[in-house]
Amino acid sequence: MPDVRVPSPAPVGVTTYGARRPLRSVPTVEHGILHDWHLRNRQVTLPHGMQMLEEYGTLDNLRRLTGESDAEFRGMLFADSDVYKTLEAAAWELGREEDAALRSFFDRTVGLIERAQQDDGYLDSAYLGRDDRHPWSDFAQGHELYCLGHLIQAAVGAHRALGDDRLLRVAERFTDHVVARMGADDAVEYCGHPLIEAALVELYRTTGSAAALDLASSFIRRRGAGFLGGVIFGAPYYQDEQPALQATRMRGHAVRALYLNQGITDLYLETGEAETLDVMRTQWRDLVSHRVYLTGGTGARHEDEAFGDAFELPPDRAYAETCAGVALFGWAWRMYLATGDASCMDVAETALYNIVAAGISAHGDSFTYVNPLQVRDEHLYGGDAPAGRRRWFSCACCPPNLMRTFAALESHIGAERADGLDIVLYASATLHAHGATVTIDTAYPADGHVRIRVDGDAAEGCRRLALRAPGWATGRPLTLRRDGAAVDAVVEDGWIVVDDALVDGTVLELELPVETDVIHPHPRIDAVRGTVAVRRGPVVYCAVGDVDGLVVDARGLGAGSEVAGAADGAAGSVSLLGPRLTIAAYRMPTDARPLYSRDADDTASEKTTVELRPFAEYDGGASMRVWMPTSTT
Ligand code: FUB
Ligand code: ZN
Repeated sequence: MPDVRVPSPAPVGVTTYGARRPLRSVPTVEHGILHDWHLRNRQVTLPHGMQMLEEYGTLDNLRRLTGESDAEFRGMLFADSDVYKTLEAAAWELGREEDAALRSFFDRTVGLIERAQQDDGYLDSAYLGRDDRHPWSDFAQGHELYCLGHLIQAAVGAHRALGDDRLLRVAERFTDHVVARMGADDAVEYCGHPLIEAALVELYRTTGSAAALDLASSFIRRRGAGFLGGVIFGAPYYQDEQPALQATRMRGHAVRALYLNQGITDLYLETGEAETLDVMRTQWRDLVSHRVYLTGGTGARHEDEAFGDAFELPPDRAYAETCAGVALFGWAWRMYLATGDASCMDVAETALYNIVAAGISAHGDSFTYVNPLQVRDEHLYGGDAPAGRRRWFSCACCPPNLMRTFAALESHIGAERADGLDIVLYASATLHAHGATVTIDTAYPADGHVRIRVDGDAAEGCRRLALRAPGWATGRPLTLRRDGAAVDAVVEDGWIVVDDALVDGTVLELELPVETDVIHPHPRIDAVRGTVAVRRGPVVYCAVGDVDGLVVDARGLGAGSEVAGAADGAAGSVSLLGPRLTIAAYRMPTDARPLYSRDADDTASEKTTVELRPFAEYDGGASMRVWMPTSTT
């Protein structure tokens, strides 16, 4: 029988709150787009993942430690983390609703992990029982602390969602082992792949373990000593070339950098140390001004899955790993919690509806690893841009990362604050804040109508409702009605604040101007100069099908306004993300001219119409581009 304690009063979510945080998350019950994604997750993706963990030998790796399998270790060094991520997702899903198959997987796998743990607390199937590898012998690439991080996050999920502390006990014992081995003031170790830092802060939030918080702080403060060495891609790859709390740029491996920043921001949320937030703000500005794709993708370089130079954002060579999208979503959420800055949730929203949504097929059982913004007709898959989604990967970090992200999305819709509630993602949901129940109804992002109903009174002094005014709507009128009457929707610092809103019976109706926009890139992004993209609300679109030589007529495009020729729904169905669009275009007669010539000839001929669909719905099998060249001739 699982040891069941009453779940802590901490809110459900990947991130909770600390003593000095300005905001905190609140649990929600959802329906609408997030509900559909939840259903897909529990009905298709998780069962598929459970099957893949068997097929790829990932569970057998752990069974080998208990004598239940004699198979050789298979997979990447961090294979155990695939199991932990899947368990975390299962925990959040089971917390919402029971499911016999999921419950059986969860219980069996937790039991396996309990049995596999060593007497001294250590647990990692990539190292145990092997003659060729030894625990703690390779901090740069070893991933043991990374795996512990995912174990902790699964354990915290099981504790919060289910009140089941079996995994928590395993995670605490492993953490105790690590504290004993590397917790001393003069210890030097830290992990080549961050994640443990944020996880330890979560452990502290859950158990109150000061040792866990101290260890998170130590891992962050030690980083930059060059301890990891310049293995393979050099110290910046590991964010190890300078002290973590002095770095001003986003650099190196994108997932590592973003997870590290989740940990630093989490540390700030618990300790309130200004220096940690300052460095996060600086790196945040660097990210949003120089190094993020329109889709919320990050990582311009394939070789080391890393950030490139400022403005180095090639669409065709974009790496933009799915995990980096997940990691950015999580860091953006934490930055919002830390700063109250609405624009952080603009970034989270962009990542969610584009790069994260793109990571998985509509059906839910195939995945992308990299997410370029352009795929040519003749593109040969060379491990960089898949010609379609895949059922699983030998390096399977992305699929279960999506599972745990979709499973916990409900915790990112709003945040309770001392004087009321913020709503930061528009999705149908029910939130509970200060004693009031707030029900949101919307088909956003496909449609901009948002209806908010309040039942019950919030406590006195806690009745302010702050609605995020999406950054993509800047300059467009937003309309708001309160109990049927129009009220001023004044946007200040990205928020529309409605005083005394959290009182019984209040009904607010917000109209977000979800329309097609033409987006122009910063002129210093050389790779896409002279092109435009189409976005509808937060959803980035791509042109699909025979689009290599596509040119759109710049004369037909208003100054940042509507796409000429684009008509909502013209080309077919409306998905949860938005309708298919069409755009009038021309094709360049590319074969008619030499590769290089003295003529600046951009003559376009052959008028055509091209379909635009949400970037996340591109499924391979045809050429695709987000950025479309423009012509005035
Ligand atoms: O190293 C663990 C994961 O594998 C990284 O986060 C991904 O980029 C992939 O390389
Ligand atoms: Zn990944």
